[in-house]
Amino acid sequence: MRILVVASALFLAAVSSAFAQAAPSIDVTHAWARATAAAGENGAVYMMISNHGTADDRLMGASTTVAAKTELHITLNENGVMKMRPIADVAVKAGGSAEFKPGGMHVMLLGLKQPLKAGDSFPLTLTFEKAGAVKIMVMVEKAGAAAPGSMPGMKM
Ligand SMILES: [Cu+2]
Repeated sequence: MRILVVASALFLAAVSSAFAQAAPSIDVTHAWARATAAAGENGAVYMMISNHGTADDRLMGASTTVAAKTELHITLNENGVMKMRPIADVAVKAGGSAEFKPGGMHVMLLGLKQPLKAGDSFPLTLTFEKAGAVKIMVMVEKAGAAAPGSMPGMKM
């Protein structure tokens, strides 16, 4: 009986410390970008961000060595015209996810230093409010891959 009491006390301690350490657990899958024709062009990164943790988190920005600048963008249909707008951050709630896909949210790569070639991959660092820096590799897929139509707003 005494052993059982000790065991339940330990269990309670473990549970309460798990709650005290509520933390996001970020998982990024299928990060990809479409191939581009020339350096100096812009590109876009798509991916699925999942938060398997117990605390909400927020994507604050991204950085990569392959482009002069990166921004978080969303593509919006404004009266039939597709337009891109910068967004400050993207919430990823505990147990939730945020999908970056053509026609929606993307990480904009402004001023590519070299063309993105199909089959290549490049590193991208995502900065989260709580999880901090999350480094991922982005696969380059051939132009037009998995693209529901072209993105007229893509050229800036
Ligand atoms: Cu964009």
